[in-house]
This record gives sequence, C-alpha cells and structure tokens, in this order.
Amino acid sequence: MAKIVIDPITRVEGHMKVEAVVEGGVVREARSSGMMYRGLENILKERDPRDAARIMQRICGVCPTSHGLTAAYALDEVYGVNGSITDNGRILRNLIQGANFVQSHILHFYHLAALDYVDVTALADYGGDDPGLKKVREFIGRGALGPFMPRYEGDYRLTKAENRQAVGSYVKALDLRRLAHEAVAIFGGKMPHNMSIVAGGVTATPSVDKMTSFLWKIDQLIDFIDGHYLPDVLMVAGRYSDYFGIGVGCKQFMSFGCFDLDSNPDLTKRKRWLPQGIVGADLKLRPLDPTKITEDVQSSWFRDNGPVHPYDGETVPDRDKAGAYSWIKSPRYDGQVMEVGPLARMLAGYANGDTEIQSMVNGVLAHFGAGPSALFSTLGRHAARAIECKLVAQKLKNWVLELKPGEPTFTDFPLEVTNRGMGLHEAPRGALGHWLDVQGGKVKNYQAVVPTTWNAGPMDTKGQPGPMEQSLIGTKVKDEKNPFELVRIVRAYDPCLSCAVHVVTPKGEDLGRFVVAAQ
Ligand code: NFE
Ligand code: MG
Repeated sequence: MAKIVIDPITRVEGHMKVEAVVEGGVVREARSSGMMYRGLENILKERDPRDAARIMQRICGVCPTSHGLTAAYALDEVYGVNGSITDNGRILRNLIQGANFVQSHILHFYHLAALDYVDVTALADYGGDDPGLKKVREFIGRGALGPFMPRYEGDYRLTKAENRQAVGSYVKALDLRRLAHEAVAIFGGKMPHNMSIVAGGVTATPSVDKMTSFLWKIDQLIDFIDGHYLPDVLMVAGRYSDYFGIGVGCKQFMSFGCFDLDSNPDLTKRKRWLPQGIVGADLKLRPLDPTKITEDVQSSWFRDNGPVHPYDGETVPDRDKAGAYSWIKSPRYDGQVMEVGPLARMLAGYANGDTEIQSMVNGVLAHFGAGPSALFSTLGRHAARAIECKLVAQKLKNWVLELKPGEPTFTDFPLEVTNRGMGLHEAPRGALGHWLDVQGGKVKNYQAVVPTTWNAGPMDTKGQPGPMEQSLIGTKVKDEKNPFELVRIVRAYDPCLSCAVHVVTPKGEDLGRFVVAAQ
C-alpha cells in the first residue's frame, strides 16, 4: 500500500492537497483538502448590503465577475428590483460575465492543465522565428523552467510537432486572455474586480464606440478558439483518448443556469440561455428546488450543527475538530453529491434540446466514435469547457448588438429594508449561490456556496465522498512516483481554492501551520 500526497495540486489560486491511498496499483481511498482559510462571508456582517457586490469579488481574482454578479442577484431580491432589471442592465451583465468565461476557459486549458499533457522540452532545439517560442527555448536553455517545471516525468504522448503547436498556443493564449480582460473592462470598468455590476443593474452605459470595441475583441477571441483552442483540445484528446474513461465521478450534475434572457423575479423560472436543473446519467433535465441545498461540515474544520440550508449557515472555524480534513464544506442537493461546471451546463443544455450544444457535443463524440457516457470523464470535462467557450463567445457577438445606447441600465430602489435575498448564477467553474439576510438595512448573515466547494468538498455525514474524490477512487495509477492520472483528473475540474475556502477570521488569526511540499 502506498500513500500519494500531492500538495499543492493547483497551479494557481490557493493550496489544495490530494491524498490517495493506492493498493495494488488502484486508488482505494481519496481525500481532497482545502488547505487555507480566508473569510469574506464574515467581513460582510453589519455592513451596507450594497458592499457585497464589491467585497465578495475579492474571493477570487479569476472569477470575480461571478461573485459580483451573484451578489447583485441576491441584492436585487433584497431591494425588490429583481423583476425590473432593464434590458440594457441584463445584457451588460451577460457581456461582462461572458467575456470572463472566455478568459477563464482559455486560462484553464493552456495555463493550468495543458502541461499535464504537453512536453515543453520539445522546444529545446527550436530553430524557428516565432518570438514566443524562442523565449520558451531560451528558458529551457538556461534551465530556468518555471512555470513549466517541476513536473511529473514519463507519460507525454504528443509528437514533437504537436508539442510545438500546443506550446505555441500556450504563449499566444497569454495575449488573448489580456484581450478578454479588456473586453470585461469595457463595460465593467476594470478587471479583476469590476466596478459596474450593482444591485438594480449596471452603472456603465452603452455607446457605439464601446460596442464596436467589444465586438472587435470578441472576434479575435473567436479566431483563437477556432484556430487553436478547439483543435488543440481535439489533438490532446486524440493522443490521450483513454481519459474518456478515466475520472468518471458521481454522474450527477447541477446547473443554476446563466445568461439571463428576461427579468423574471423568480430565479427558478427566469429564462436563461444555459438552463437550470439537475441532470443524471440518463441525460434528463429535472427542475431545481433551491430549498434542497444544504452545506454539511462533518469533515470540515468548522463548528458542526448538522447539514443546514445556506440561509441558516454559519462560518465558525474549529481547527482541532476530530475527523475533519478540509477548510472546504460539503454542499449537497437533496442530500446528494453534485458535480458542477461546464460539463454540467453542457449536459443541461443538451438535455434541454439546445440544438447548438447538441450539434457541437455530438460532433466531438462522433470524432472519437464515442457514446454520451464518454462525457463523464476527464476529457469530457475539457471538451465541454472548450465547446462552451466557443458558444459563449458567439452569443456575446449577438448580445452586444442588442444594447440600446441612451436607454437606462439601472433601476433605483429604497435602501432601508429588512429582507432576504438569493443569488443563483454560474461561475466559469460551476453553480454559484449567494444567500444574504438583511435587517434594518444591514447584513445579518451572508453565505456563499461556490463551485469548487461542490466539486472539491470532503466526505459528508452519510459517508459520501465529494465529486473529485469519487473521480479518484478506483483509478489505476501506473507509476506511483509520477501519478499523472491523479493530477489530470483533479485539474480537469479546474479547482479554485480561493473560491472554495472563502472564509477568514475577522481578526486574521493564524489558524494552523502547513508544510507545503514541492509537487
Ligand atoms: Ni476562484 Fe470561482 C469560478 C467561483 S471556483 S475561480 O469559476 O465562484 O469555486
Ligand atoms: Mg461559504
């Protein structure tokens, strides 16, 4: 029996540890742990609720727009304007959020995941003129290999030409991500942490100049997605096609739905481009009942009052709790484990009859001669993310042309309220919910339940491991010293620990000391 510990396993955004007990070359037990403690929920207490749309974005620099937007949805309900967001406000929110999706998906494939498959040393004797690739060759020549090393050695399967193609895209993707950030900033003011999404709509106003600039950037992003991202994912999938059967997971998926097409005050009835619901292996979409969401802290370093709905949730650390092994909580839907993310969204859209999604998903499956069950896998997660990236970028082009310069973007409201509010939307990594309770115009309680919390959460009271843990258990590990299988499985979920452990003590106390081993 061997124990493999990978700490940290994430390439950015916080420390996540994975421990796997391997017996006879197969993972028998797996533990996913969030190894840091933060605290945005507690910071909100007693503040003006409107601060939530700014402060909650500080959960993360990768998906701040999602936290600002989901906070704004919750605040729309608190202030009673959830049924009266103007068309301009709704569309601007979609554009800001959509441009961040595109950036985040490109970031994930190239800069967080690709180096698990692509051998950068293929550039060591590069003799061409591409400035980006020459830079990579120089890095290799000097032995200065960060961020490419350290890495596991052995299972790199692309040809030299394919590795060079992928590294070329890796370098180009840096520029394209900047372009996507600039697209967010056109209507969001800046990126990260936009200034314009607020309760009641958006403070930015559309103009023909801004719309043209946005369109021009999105066009270049679409060229990159068509010319690099989609072909590179297919190329990697071709060489590593066994990963269509590795990392299967819990086969239960949840999407809160995203990109509003109307302003129905009830978020379970609001028309959204990507639909809301629960999908199982039968590919049938069932409606979501948000009252069935709970957070369990049985295996988390928090005071335990049993699984509770987020409106009743609390964030009280207990670092010495017996049996706990993570700062991440374990969210459940109707007591069940749920995977969230691009795969969940593409499955929800597929099951709902979206012909664009069906055609792209079927195209990828046909390319590999695979059936729908291949989607429940490590490569299924990469493919779903790439498909979504392309479809979101196309939608952005259409939506920006629906803006009406000169018409309102914001609906005003009175501030002295006592009310509760729920925000449900999707972040790039999956379903994101914010719940807040406001009394006498001040925040009494704030709870965020975040995508990586769903995916990377630990075992619950019923003994059910979280989705990533389920993906790891049963995996064959060929070389325990180079556990490619484990890092590829975990990274395909695109975990973000800053989001997952978004809690901190109000006084910034030191809650524990951790030794972070080199990967
Ligand atoms: Ni820090 Fe985030 C996304 C959110 S993941 S990246 O996407 O919310 O939990
Ligand atoms: Mg939380």
